[in-house]
Amino acid sequence: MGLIIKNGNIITCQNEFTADILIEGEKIVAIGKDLDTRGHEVVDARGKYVFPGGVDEHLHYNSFNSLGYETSHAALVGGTTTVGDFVVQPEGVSLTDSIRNYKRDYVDGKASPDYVLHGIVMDPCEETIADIVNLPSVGVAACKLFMAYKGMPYYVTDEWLFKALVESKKAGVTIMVHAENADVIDILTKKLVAEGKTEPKYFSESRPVLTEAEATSRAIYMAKMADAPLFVVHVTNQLAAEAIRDAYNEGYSIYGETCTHYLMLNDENLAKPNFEGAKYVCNPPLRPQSDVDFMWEAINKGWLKAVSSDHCAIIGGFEKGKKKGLNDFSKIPPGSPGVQERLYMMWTYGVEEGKISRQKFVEVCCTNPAKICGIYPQKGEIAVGSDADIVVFDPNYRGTISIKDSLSGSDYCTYEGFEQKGIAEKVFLRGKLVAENGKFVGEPGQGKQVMAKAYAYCYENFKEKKEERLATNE
Ligand code: DUC
Ligand code: ZN
Ligand code: ZN
Repeated sequence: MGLIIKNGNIITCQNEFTADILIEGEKIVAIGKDLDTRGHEVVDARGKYVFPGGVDEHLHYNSFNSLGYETSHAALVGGTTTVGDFVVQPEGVSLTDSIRNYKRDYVDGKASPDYVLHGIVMDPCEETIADIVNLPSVGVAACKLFMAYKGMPYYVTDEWLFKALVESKKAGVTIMVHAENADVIDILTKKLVAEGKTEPKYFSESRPVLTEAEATSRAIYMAKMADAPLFVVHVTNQLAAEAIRDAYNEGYSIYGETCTHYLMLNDENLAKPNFEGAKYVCNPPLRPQSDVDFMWEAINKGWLKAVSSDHCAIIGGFEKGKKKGLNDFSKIPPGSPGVQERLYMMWTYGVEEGKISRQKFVEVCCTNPAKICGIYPQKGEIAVGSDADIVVFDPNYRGTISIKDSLSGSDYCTYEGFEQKGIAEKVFLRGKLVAENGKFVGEPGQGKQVMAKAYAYCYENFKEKKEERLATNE
């Protein structure tokens, strides 16, 4: 016996049509009009939208002071069925061993959604760089490097970034970069703190737009010199997004994402009274409204390819986590929860407000993230053969985001008080109902690792683009 989701308005990134979906086991096996329901369980989706389970390509569990997979059912109630988690590399441990150890110690038996793992270079050295090519053997096709954080062991100089880019191309691993100028941030932060400017509202002054724009441009030049693709994570502003757009238009395989908070919030949040601004401290910082507006344009025009949550629910939340920086903004642990609200914010403030189409919503929240992670078309698509990760979405629901409905494990919601139009009425993960109207109904630990394939989205047409570029420049 299978399951038929009947008469839903199916949204993909290219199309919208009314049809039935037949699921057998964990897969979609047929899509069509008036499928024979005999012998199958039927879910009536008339009047509802049906789209692929969300794929959040960038979030953090168990790292950067964040809570772990015991809170990962929050993703499912928000309609996200696959999360892309960054695995920190302990000093002296290889990237590939870090992945194996992390999966065994922190994820197996604990993850509620499916997950794809990415590496992070945290111990930059020749051995680490040489191990990048082995990442696909443990199901990992992307690896992040930090240009920010001077003085931290994971801070990478241009030398390590360049070497990583050169190495990555040998095995089709996508280098992801956190692009902020570490030296300038270090100087500005120390100056502000020395002047007694220690409140959260000074945080964005310590990491101005130009620190991100410069590092983004530098990373792009590195990728050009290494002749390798590049993916810039958490892009916040017009200058950085334009650098990515322009390099792509010149024929280079340079891509980027933004995050929900850079579309929904601006730097005025950092000035909220009673230290509340600390809730919005994340790296890079929130930006002025003009950049927020540009981020919408950038995703709409395809200059940035995806929207992740960069969910990072700090242990202790606001009271016991963020307040560690009560007397010094530079001690506020950066990051905020957001995996549960990502799709709702994108639907309510993107689709419902006419900023993006329903197709674009699916493209940037489901399909492109799966492609970027190297897990498409298993994930991020409604198609025969894909995993039956499906959201039945009731667009008529009206509500308000509130900590009382949050499963993030934090004591605050980043989007508290925002409107929520629509709800994931039913969420299926590999054919199993796992969430219903804001409630988790699955089993903790049901999540499986999705093995990423190398040469993912950022490598598509890499050779062709290069040939075209060279031909044009002749
Ligand atoms: N970058 C992230 O993407 N997340 C948490 C911390 C950071 O610097
Ligand atoms: Zn980062
Ligand atoms: Zn992040």
